[in-house]
Amino acid sequence: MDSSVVLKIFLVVAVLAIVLLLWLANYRQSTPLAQSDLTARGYGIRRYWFWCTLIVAFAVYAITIPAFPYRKAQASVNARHYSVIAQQYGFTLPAVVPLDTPVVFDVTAKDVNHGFGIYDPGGRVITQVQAMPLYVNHLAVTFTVPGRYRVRCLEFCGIAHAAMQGSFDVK
Ligand SMILES: [Cu+2]
Repeated sequence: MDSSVVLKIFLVVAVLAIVLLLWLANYRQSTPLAQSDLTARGYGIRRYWFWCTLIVAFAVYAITIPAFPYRKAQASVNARHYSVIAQQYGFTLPAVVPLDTPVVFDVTAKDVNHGFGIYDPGGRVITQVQAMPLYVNHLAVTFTVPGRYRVRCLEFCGIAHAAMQGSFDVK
């Protein structure tokens, strides 16, 4: 998004927030409520919000728990490992990676920090990890679409960083 659009949205929200706070600061009810009415109403609101929050929290938990990476991590225990070495300005990659099989890329770098970004045949980035010298990052992936996947460096690493690409086939 354009930064001037972000600024405009921010200014509108900020002005609305200031107006709301000024209104609240000057808000007065014509006839004050009795303390007991106020307490009863407060407890009612508290009960309502307690159950609302609980229901929403459980719904979000139930909907999102299958997306947690635990199953992927479990599958990667017995996965095939492929070594990836990033170096100014290219990658040492496997030529072919199997389809519908959990694989783990063991990613490292020889000189400086690089990025290891995998793009699907449609050109969308599907996953990425840092490639660092003297350290191996493990990136678990299961490819479900066959084709040629591009690898691009996602960390500025030097003068020819933009040209730092590679590819492998998934079949
Ligand atoms: Cu780079």
